[in-house]
Amino acid sequence: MQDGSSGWKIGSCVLCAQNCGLEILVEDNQIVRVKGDKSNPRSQGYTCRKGLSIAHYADNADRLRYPLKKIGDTHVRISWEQAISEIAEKLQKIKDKYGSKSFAYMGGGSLGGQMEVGLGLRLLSLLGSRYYYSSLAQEFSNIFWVDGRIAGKQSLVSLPDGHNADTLVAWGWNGWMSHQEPRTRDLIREMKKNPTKRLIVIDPRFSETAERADIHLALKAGTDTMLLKAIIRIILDNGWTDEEYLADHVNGWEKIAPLFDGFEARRAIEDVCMLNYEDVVEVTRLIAQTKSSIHEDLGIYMNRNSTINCYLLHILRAITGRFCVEGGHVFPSFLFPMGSNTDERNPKTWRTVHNDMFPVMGVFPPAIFPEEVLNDHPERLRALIVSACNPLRSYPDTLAYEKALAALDLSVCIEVVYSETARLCDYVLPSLSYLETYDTTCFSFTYPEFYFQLRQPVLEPISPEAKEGAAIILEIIKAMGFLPELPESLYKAGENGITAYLGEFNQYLTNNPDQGRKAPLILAETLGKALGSVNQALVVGLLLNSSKPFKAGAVELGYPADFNMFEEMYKSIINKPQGLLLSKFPEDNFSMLATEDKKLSLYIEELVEPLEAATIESEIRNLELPANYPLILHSGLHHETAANTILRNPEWNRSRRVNTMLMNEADAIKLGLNDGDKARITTRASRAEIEVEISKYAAEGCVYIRHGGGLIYDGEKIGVNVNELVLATDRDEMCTPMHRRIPCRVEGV
Ligand SMILES: Nc1nc2c(c(=O)[nH]1)N[C@H]1C(S)=C(S)[C@@H](COP(=O)(O)OP(=O)(O)OC[C@H]3O[C@@H](n4cnc5c(=O)[nH]c(N)nc54)[C@H](O)[C@@H]3O)O[C@H]1N2
Ligand SMILES: Nc1nc2c(c(=O)[nH]1)N[C@H]1C(S)=C(S)[C@@H](COP(=O)(O)OP(=O)(O)OC[C@H]3O[C@@H](n4cnc5c(=O)[nH]c(N)nc54)[C@H](O)[C@@H]3O)O[C@H]1N2
Ligand code: SF4
Ligand SMILES: [Mo]
Repeated sequence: MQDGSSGWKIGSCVLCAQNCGLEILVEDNQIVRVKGDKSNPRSQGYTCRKGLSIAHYADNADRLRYPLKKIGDTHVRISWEQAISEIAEKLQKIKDKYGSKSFAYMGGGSLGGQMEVGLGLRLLSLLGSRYYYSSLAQEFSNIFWVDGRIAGKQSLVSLPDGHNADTLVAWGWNGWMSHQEPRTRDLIREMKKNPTKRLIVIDPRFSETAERADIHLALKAGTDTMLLKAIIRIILDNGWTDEEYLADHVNGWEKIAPLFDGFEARRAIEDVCMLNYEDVVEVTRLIAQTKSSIHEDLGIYMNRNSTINCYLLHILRAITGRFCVEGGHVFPSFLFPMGSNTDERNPKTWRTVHNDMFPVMGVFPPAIFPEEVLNDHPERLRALIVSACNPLRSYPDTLAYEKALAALDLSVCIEVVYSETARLCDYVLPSLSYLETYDTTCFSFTYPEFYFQLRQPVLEPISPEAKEGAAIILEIIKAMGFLPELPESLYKAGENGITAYLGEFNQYLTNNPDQGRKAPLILAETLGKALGSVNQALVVGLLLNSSKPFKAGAVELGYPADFNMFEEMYKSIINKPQGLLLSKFPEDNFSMLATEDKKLSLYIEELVEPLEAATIESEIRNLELPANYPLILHSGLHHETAANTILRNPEWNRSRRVNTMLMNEADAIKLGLNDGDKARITTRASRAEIEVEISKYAAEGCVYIRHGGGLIYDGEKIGVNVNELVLATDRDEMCTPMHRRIPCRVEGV
């Protein structure tokens, strides 16, 4: 086991979902050197400049030291006892007066750890609420919803298997900057170097990824639906469908195929997408006739027509036989799923009281949160617990969020820093950082192998008062009286190992069958005390509750098939801080599907009409921008100089130009702007002044502001917060914000 003493430590990066392994040299509890960890089985030594800058996350001027309470306009220091007892009392009062629907829990989509989400959701459930909001529902709702229909269950998330593909299509994904595949830059370099492999980029701008591509289709922004329909038409015209695959693995294609009858592919490509027809035919051939994988990302997910575009992409995969196959698109293995199955057709699925909005994969969309607070419904939201999330910079419409937070009866923020969200909350509770705790994520993203890493602390707590996030939530649960008195023997049992503990635990549950629902909490409390970490105990709980294929795969790798499995696994996990192969799922990826016959269920009734309605004529009409907002703001570029809102100290970018708006030279000339000039950008939400950076990476007609600007570091606001320029109402039918298409105008000042 690792501790926080000096020397080289094994950890991992918490700044994006790749969680690359890091070797970290610690001296006097400070990070002095960082390098990629070659022993990490997923990242194999890979890092980017963010990971190498992790010291700025570990310690900075904004780190929280002790609990805070808002009195008037300022936060004052209070004790943990006072914080927890006051929060518990207020939660109880709100429940008694207004009922269960008053509560929301927000966060946990975070990139470093997710163990505390489990407890956050338990607390919410004990309060009687299901209103869980997270970042996942401002990026992935559309694709998760479509995945859910096609795979039979929302918690099955499909992903590209880029490393095994011969043709990789980056569709609205700027991998060179944003990663989103293990070792992305290595992958892109390999595509470039290997003559048998090809990288195709479909992106309106010459992105850093397009710069390295074999083919770049610079389509007109927002015309992806037309391109997708055209590609499918071309496949049908050329007889490039995989008939055998369709017969063996797909239901419902015959009902969808007629939707493409008579679609004028050439006209769509040339007149709407503004592309060369022959280029698109070549790209279509490569998709249909080579081992291809399409990686789409925020250029699709946060853009117009997101749901039908996700649907068209899956149709394209299905008819070319690229779903559930190596080097195509797979359903990765998992220990715990990213979310739950909350099909909105089930009348039991909760909806919000104001918007009547449903969750996708158990998550409600952040774009509607302000409206769910700011209304006069008797059961409106009144209390928020937010953790590992910074809605005041990450969620659309900062102004609406400011009003919503002010209108709450109670707001609690669990954070490592005094974030923009923490600044507005009634109580701020200091969490240990992901470098000071044991923690894990659900981002293994491999198939059929399942890799697992339980990160271990590499630093001693910066603040002796900070606590593990999950432990903080458990304190609130206990203070509310949700846990029964537990026998001393259960606390003691864990000291003799996991097997001994689980024996005692089962005995307790047999004797107290009414406590079954609280089993995970009882385990977190008692085993957590023995192990000195709630998160570690939760991992044991996850192993215990893992799926049949997970356990079968583990046995195949040599773990005992009986009750001793969990102790053995726990020991291997602790002995391998860099992560390890823990299980192997069946080779046949179709076996993951939750449909009855293990086939892809391609027909989605609700999407037929919108798919039909998207014609060349309607798209030409709908693509028009309002006369007073002739440009498109790409609100939030995931650039290498940004790390969501996590790296706060501007030092980490040193002399790099960061707080600028990228603009194409042609647009700048039209507007009489020079590089370095101050410009005013106006949207329907607000306006801001920002420095212009003329860039070859900007498409004509579009301007780009980085995600994660406008942080208040050490009391000083740095850069423009792009979410002030976005209206919360600028969203689609899944309530996903239209961050990739905010109409705007730009003027010199
Ligand atoms: N360095 C860095 N890396 C990060 C992050 C970070 O903050 N910094 N954040 C991480 C997170 S949480 C996420 S979700 C990912 C996001 O990763 P990406 O999705 O790769 O990020 P974006 O910068 O949104 O890139 C989207 C691309 O879509 C293109 N696009 C815009 N409009 C259209 C369109 O109409 N059609 C098409 N086809 N393309 C379009 C844009 O030009 C852009 O190149 O990045 C992750 N990685
Ligand atoms: N306009 C616009 N907005 C966007 C985007 C965009 O492209 N444009 N991108 C969106 C995307 S894709 C995403 S994923 C979201 C991300 O938005 P968020 O979910 O807010 O995630 P982060 O900014 O990564 O981190 C949130 C907070 O977690 C805190 N944190 C770090 N470590 C710990 C810890 O150990 N414990 C606790 N309790 N807290 C910790 C950090 O200090 C930070 O304040 O932003 C979204 N917002
Ligand atoms: S790609 Fe970069 S930011 Fe993402 S986990 Fe790896 S080192 Fe960290
Ligand atoms: Mo994200």
